[in-house]
Amino acid sequence: MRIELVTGDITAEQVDAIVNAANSSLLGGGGVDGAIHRKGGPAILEECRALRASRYGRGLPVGQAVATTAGRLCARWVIHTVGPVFSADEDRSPLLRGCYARSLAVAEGLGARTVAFPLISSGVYRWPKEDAVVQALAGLHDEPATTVEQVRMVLFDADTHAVAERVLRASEYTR
Ligand code: AR6
Repeated sequence: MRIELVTGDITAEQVDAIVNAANSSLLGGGGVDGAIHRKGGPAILEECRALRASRYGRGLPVGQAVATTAGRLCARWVIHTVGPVFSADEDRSPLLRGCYARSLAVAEGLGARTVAFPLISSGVYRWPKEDAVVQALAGLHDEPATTVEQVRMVLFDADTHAVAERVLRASEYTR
C-alpha cells in the first residue's frame, strides 16, 4: 500500500473511496463533511439518514466507519468516520488511529483500491496537525489491507502538506 501526500480539496479526488471526517449524527456539518455533502448531493444524506434509522440509531460511534454512496463525487463510495475532539487532558489517540484503521477495513470490504483521506480531527476538532499526521500513519499501518493499493492523504493547504511531508520522511514508513 502506497501512501501519497497531496494538497487540495478532497472532493476533487478521483478514487474508489473518499473518507469523510464526519460527526456521530452522520447528518452533515462544516469542513470536509460540508464540502462532501454539498458536492456529492442529496443521495449521500439520504443513505446517512437510512443508517441512522437502522444500524446507527444512536449515531456512529467515535473511531468507527461506515460507507455510503458517493453521489455525484468522482468516487464510488464515501466512507464516513468520526474523529475524536482533541483533549489536552485525555489521550484519545487510539480513537483517532481507529478512524484510519476502520476506514481502511471498510474500504477493503468494498474492494476499493484507491482511497483518499482528509487529516481527520485536525480542523473543527482541533487536533494538532503534526500529531494528527503521526496518528494517521500509525492507524493506516495498523490495518493490513490487501486490496487497497493507494492511500492519498489530502492536505488542505501547503503548510499542512509541509508538516505531513516532514512527519512522513521522519517516520519508519516508506512511500
Ligand atoms: N478537502 C480537504 N481537506 C479539507 C477540506 C477539503 N474540502 N475542508 C477542510 N479540510 P474538519 P474534523 C481540512 O473540520 O476536525 C465537521 O463539522 C481541514 O483544514 O473538516 O474531524 C463535521 O461534521 C482540516 O485540516 O474535520 C464534524 O462535526 C481537516 O480537513 C467536525 O467538523 C479536518 O477538518 C469534524 O471535525
